[in-house]
Amino acid sequence: MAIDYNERIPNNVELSENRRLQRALEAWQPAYLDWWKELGPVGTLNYDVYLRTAISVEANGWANFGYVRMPDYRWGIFLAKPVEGRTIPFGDHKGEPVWNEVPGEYRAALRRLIVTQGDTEPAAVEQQRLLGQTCPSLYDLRNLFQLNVEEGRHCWAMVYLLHAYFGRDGREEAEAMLERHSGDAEKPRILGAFNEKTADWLSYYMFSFFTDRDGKYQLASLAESGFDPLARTCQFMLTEEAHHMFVGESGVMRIVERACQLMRDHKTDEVRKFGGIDLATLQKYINFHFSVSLDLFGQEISTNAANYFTQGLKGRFHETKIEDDHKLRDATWPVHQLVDGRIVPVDQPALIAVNERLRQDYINDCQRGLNRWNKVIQSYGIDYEFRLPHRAFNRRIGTFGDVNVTPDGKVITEEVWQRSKGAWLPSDDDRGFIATLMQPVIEPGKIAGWIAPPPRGINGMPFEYEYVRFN
Ligand code: BYC
Ligand code: FE
Ligand code: FE
Repeated sequence: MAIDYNERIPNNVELSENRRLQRALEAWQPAYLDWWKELGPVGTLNYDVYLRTAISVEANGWANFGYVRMPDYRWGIFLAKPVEGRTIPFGDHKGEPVWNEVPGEYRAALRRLIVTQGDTEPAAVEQQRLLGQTCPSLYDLRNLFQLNVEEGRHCWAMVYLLHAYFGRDGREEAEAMLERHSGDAEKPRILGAFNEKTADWLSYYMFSFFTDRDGKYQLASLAESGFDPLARTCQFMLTEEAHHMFVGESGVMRIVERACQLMRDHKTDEVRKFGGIDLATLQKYINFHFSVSLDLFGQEISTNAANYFTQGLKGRFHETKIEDDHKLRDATWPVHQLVDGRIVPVDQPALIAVNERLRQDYINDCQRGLNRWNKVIQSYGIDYEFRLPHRAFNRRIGTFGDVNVTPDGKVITEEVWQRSKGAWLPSDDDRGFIATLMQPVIEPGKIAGWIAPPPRGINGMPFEYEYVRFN
């Protein structure tokens, strides 16, 4: 399973044994590189960045760090090793051997899932393309680029599946992947959150915490798939995703740390005048990114999701660790619904509620992260606590898409919403203030005033290390 870096497209799928596929992917490669140069991180074609590159899919395969000129990054195709004798873990086909080809009757559904997943990856790169110009430190800049190249690779992961298993329409979908663009009025990205702007580093850390975490949960569900190539590809992508969420969580944590230092030193909550980001503003960004990311889990009641499950295409989080029949024939799940103007959980057939179940797993995981941020605030003896807003707050998709709900979960009128939303979501003023902080700091060892330095650097290097060289 070693990765062959002598190939034009590094891979561990013996690409050279399949000439037709190899040629198809080599034909797509220049389009990808053109896209990267046009819509990837701006102005970086001459940068040398201290990046991590996978050399194998084994646990120690990540130990490879070195300077890479970014457009020369070796994007490739890496699948986790097949599990011998693996059977389909859920749905009507539970217990049957996994598929190594696409079952004809599920072709359209699988293609749709793969296209939706793939579409988010280059979208995130597009959203983040300007951030390099305002980095708070070289350490942060390097992490941004590490995430960018890996999201690019995730796009490759899905494009490989499309090319290898879906014939001509797969090739067409692979091309379309580079034709839709984040925020494009004519050809937008498929899912809402991927058309929002990631205009500043606070938004970026929140995005990496909340939206990459949707990635974790979606990939984990797809990693259970009965279509083994999809499962194996997602399995390996998850190892990269862990670092993305670390970047988000630790980024926000360092902003919180800095805010608390300023509060302590100046004995005030209003740290903006000292160049920090106040906790109340951070709460608004939490409200925004959490609610936008909840939409990514789809409808609360979804027959699509039920079909994906029954057909063995997309499972639940940690499917094999759940103790039940894995078919959801009689099970129920509490789904929040609007009943007489109040939001209450109502038991529904678990099968049509798998989106909602995954959303619940996600919410629990977000809460654990918030608890760690709150610990930092506590450690300064400050009486303030971040809270996740109610799941119905600020939603566009699903049951709550057309009601107005407070962060506490109270249903309100449009008028009250319009009057209050500035207190709950980042206002133009807030965004304007954050924009004033976005001044680049690119001297090794230096850092912007609104964020604390990380406790340690990358791969045992000190924070002062020259993580990016500009040539
Ligand atoms: N926006 O039955 P439902 C990542 C539509 S993030 C717009 O729930 P479905 C990453 C839906 O299309 C992970 N439309 O739908 C993170 C459908 O439309 P039609 C990305 C939406 O499709 C950071 C209708 O509503 N991976 O990797 O079964 C950086 C019915 O709804 C939305 C995946 O998403 C929305 N949010 O479920 C980089 C995994 N939600 O048919 C990367 C693959 C729903 O009525 N995708 N609609 O016209 C899926 O599993 C599913 O497509 C979804 C939605 C769970 C997203
Ligand atoms: Fe990704
Ligand atoms: Fe990610």
